[in-house]
Amino acid sequence: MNLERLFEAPIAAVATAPGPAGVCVVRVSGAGALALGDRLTPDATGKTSDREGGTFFHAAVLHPVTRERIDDAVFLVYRAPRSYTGEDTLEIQGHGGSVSARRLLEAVLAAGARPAQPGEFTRRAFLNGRMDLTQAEAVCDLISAKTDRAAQAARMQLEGVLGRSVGACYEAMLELCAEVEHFLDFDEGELPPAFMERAAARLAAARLDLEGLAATWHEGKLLREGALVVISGRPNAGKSSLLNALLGHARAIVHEQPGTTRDVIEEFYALDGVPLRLVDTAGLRESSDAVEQEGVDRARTLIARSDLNIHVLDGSVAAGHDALEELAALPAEKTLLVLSKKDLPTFSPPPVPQGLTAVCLSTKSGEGLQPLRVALSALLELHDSVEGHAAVSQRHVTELREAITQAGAADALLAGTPAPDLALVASHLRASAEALGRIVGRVYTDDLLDAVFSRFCVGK
Ligand SMILES: Nc1nc2c(ncn2[C@@H]2O[C@H](COP(=O)(O)OP(=O)(O)OP(=O)(O)O)[C@@H](O)[C@H]2O)c(=O)[nH]1
Ligand SMILES: [Mg+2]
Repeated sequence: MNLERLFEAPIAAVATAPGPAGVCVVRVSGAGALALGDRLTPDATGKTSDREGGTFFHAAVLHPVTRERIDDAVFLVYRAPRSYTGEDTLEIQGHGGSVSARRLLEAVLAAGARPAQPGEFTRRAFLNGRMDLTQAEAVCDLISAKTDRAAQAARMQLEGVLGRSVGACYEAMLELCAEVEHFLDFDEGELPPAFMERAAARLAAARLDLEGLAATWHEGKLLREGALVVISGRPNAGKSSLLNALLGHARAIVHEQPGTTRDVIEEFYALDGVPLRLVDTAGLRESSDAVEQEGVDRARTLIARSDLNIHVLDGSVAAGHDALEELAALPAEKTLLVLSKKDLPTFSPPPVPQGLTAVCLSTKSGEGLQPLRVALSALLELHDSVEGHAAVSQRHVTELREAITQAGAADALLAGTPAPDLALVASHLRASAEALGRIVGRVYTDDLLDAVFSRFCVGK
């Protein structure tokens, strides 16, 4: 996006969710935002553009062209730089409801604003130095958080926890790079004593910090995207009963007839504050029924894509040769074996293959459900708390890995004999610093910002 265009007119959007509500908020930001208030409230006592920041007033809103009375609203006045975006901002609180919000926005656009793009308010906040890029991303994460824990991790990032850690690494790397560049034209004998060793030690410490941050990616991915957990197994094993038992209501049809579930049933489920996409599937068997076979094919595709597969085996009937072979072939690292129908007198499950985590349970009595949750949590490697750190995203980890690789290349050169080409060392250090700079937004391109802010909703 062209940066000059970005700032030419105030931007406006409805900041509240659509639908019936007490209040709707239309937000206007940019040079001229307050003068726009003058055009909307010709009957108000005093002009909006004369008001101080941090004040509010109540006025009738008139359409600037048709003069039709649109609404009665409360106007909040913010003056640059003391606003979310760092620009003059007007927040108009009108009556809620989709129609009311649309009419208010139309009047604001007629008064001279242009519609905001997704994330454009936050993009301006970033460009005006109100927050670093990790904080801007955290705003989006916080809005889309599905559990308390995901919201808590986003809030930590919004407070700047991640930005400060990465920012410190960025500065350390730049400083080291500048020092190495300073000695580029020196002969080896002219360098300060133990120069290479000290540089290598500083680099090793920085790499350790970066690796620590990169290690939070797994948790970050789970919190942002949720884990895909697929319940699979033979027909009639008790898969849909298990889905219902975990959810606490009869979401899927349960029936004694094998082949009851044919489609994929996906539900949201929070496990220890981590959002899961819990999916019930068609019982795995070869079927001459084309619809059922399609369900089975979909189930297999989902199992392959899953973060974790809960494989349900009916423990109340003797497992045949095929079922035992299937058990032996399950990948232990991403499978949780459930031996179902423990309440039945015929319950006599087969031996569990070594390395596989298994839980015996009954959805009728509820026995085994809590151990199942604990086992799920362990297999997904969920830790108790995110307090104290923010978990990095896919974008962050890609840049962190680049920074680590480049720092590693510099380190290897410093350790080598004969003495390394310092220009080459410096170029690796600079590349490492730039990757870190891209995480916090100290180094950025419009393409990078477009990619980050396109994930946002309009109005934030
Ligand atoms: N006694 C007992 N019966 C169970 C239990 N879990 C499931 N059942 C019964 O087993 C039968 C099949 O249950 P479902 O949950 O529909 O099994 P499913 O694996 O989803 O079956 P398909 O969708 O046909 O593949 C039903 O009659 C359930 O009532 C259990 O823990 N104990
Ligand atoms: Mg079913």
